[in-house]
Amino acid sequence: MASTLGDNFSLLSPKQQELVKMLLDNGQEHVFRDWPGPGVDDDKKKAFIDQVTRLDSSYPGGLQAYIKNAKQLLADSKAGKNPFDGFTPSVPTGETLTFADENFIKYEEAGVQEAQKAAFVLVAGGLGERLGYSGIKVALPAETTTGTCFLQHYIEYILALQEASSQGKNQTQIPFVIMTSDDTHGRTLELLESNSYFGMQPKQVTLLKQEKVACLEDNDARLALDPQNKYQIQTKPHGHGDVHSLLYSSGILKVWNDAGLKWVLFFQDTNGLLFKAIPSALGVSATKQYHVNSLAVPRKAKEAIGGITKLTHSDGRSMVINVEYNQLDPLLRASGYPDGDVNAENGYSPFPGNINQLILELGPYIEELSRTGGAIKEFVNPKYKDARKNEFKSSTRLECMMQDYPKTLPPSARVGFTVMDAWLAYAPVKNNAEDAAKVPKGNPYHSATSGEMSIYRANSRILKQVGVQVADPVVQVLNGQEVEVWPRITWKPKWGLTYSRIKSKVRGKSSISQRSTLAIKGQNIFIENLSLDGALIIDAVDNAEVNASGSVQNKGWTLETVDHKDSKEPEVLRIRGFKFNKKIFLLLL
Ligand code: UGB
Repeated sequence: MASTLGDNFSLLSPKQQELVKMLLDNGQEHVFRDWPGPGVDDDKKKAFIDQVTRLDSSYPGGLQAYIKNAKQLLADSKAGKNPFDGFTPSVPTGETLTFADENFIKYEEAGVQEAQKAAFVLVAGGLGERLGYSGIKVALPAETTTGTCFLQHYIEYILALQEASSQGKNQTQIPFVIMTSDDTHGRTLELLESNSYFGMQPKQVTLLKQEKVACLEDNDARLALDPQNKYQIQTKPHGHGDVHSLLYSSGILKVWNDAGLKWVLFFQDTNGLLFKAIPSALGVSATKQYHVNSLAVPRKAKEAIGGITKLTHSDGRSMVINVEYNQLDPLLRASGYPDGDVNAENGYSPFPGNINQLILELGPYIEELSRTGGAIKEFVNPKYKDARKNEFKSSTRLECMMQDYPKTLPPSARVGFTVMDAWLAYAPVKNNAEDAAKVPKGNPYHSATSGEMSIYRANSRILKQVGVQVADPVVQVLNGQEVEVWPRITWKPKWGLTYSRIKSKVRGKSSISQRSTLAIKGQNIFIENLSLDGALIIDAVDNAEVNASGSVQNKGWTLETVDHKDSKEPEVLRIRGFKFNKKIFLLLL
């Protein structure tokens, strides 16, 4: 060691010397190769050792384990080893829910009861490169009628569940964890602080920051140094799978367990419909006693969402697991489905689409993490220079996904999934306008345009279901995407948490025209014999009972198109391709 490091060795503490020894023992001499003697760049050398210490402490098993895992995965990748070797895919069976039927209502009510024993975890460490938005995604408005951003929307739903599930008794505060990263942490905290945590108690909210992992420069898993700074190891995100080791190492799971909590619900940064599916899905978990329950929607072939698949091994083992969208087609082609990822006769892939909303039962979850330390099966995806696979085009790293958690579970684990209609449960904002416009016809766009329009569609369909005459949508092309434009109907979660609650607030015969806007912002607002043709914003304090009735007719809020390249318009409007001219409306207080 002294020969590699020379007199620099004496600059290190005994603990740091151990770390350096570990690196040398694991084939990493090159990182010290060009170090000048003591007295030159000592601060930079110290920063390097500090970085190595951080990388070592933030990975289960430390850097040694990371390098070892990387060597194995890189060797498998070079050998072209199929990660599903020995497994045969088939279509699994799960619980399929139909919105508003007896079963659905029963599960929703059971889920609301259970919510007081739940904790929520939002993974929000991703930058959203596909969307290309300059801010953090949770700060984006879910819809621009009220301008409510995703984070506010999520928090208001959790608070509404908290209130509904305590039924007037002492309210248990539902804990809310947000996983951030260096890319999102500061801006997430600022968004919360500058908005008084959107009504949550600050101590209810815990931010856990994921660290990036070291990049690798070759098949020997040698750590890649920054070309501009030889005292810095290149790093990249490790993926949303980090959430499990972070929750485990933070000690928070034990606190929840001691407080009598039973469920942990994981969700992603930009699905404005998700909470419409939460109560019923939680009800399914509780009723079926699932240790793991993944939410799914019917999936279009080649849609960029994973497929829930039953994998049966030749040795008899089987598991129900997400197969990621880039792996599903090759897996199917290699195992008796010559056409790969294609739609069945009903126009959908036979494999349900994973929307990455997981509900885990806390007890078995803690048990499993105590065994694994939260480590999730990883993968590596190097881009090789040529077919010999000896060199990479650029450095790579190991990655992991939160939905791979069940991969290490014993066969006795109760792993299930719940399928809901996509119009009710799934409308993520992931693709920029140009890429969305290229999505094959009939497949969902997953853009800011479709994300917002899907909220209006879902709310319109729900009100139709409870007897309001809601006009049919018109089809319009916005940012190159053909979307249905329904009346712009929004409500606060405390108004419309479940189907039954919505039904109880709608009376008589009401109608809403296609060009209308209706925003319901209070808890005890009743829609009764209302005929709306224009814009109506009902803003009332929670204990005020308001009856919205009679005929409301005005010029309303007109929808105007915005070109996504028009730099004069704000970015949040450009990415959706429209804005509202909000000049005329009626406000009921
Ligand atoms: N995220 C992190 O918190 N940290 C990270 O390092 C990376 C991401 P993407 P993608 O149902 O919607 C997922 O990038 O590739 C957060 C599932 O893997 O949006 O579209 C990030 O902030 C896929 O199976 O994921 O794929 C965001 O909240 C499919 O189900 C979340 O992780 C798909 O989502 C997801 O990140 C979907």
